[in-house]
Amino acid sequence: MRKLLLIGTLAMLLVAIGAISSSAHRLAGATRASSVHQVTIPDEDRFTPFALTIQAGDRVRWVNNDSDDHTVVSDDAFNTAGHRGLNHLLPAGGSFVLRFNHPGTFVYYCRFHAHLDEFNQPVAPGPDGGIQDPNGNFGTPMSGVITVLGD
Ligand SMILES: [Cu+2]
Repeated sequence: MRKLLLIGTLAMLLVAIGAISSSAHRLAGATRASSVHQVTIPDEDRFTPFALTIQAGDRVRWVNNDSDDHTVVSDDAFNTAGHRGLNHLLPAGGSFVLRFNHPGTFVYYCRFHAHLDEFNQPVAPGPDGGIQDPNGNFGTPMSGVITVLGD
């Protein structure tokens, strides 16, 4: 009789430990460690990757591997992910990090190598700047977009 009671108690203890450990796993999932993503400026006027999807709480590091200075400027007509009014100079060889805490979209461009048109879309420098190819195309604007997902 006493032996049966002991086995019963042990079984209940094991069930309780299982419940605690599975709820600890759920908690760990809810408080996921934040990641750092990287946007690189290679040895030319563009951000790569152009589009990046991250989770709220993550950080983005911009790294300028070009020999020219560039900028990261927020396009506030479209931004819903915070950092409105950002206008950051990124010198050659420099880097900087932003943390995105709010879900939304962050559209940005380099004001040296793109400008906003009348619809607030980043466009290539055009006839007053930039390099025209043999087809008359002034190239793509130096711009990018970060999508910040919520929970
Ligand atoms: Cu630039």
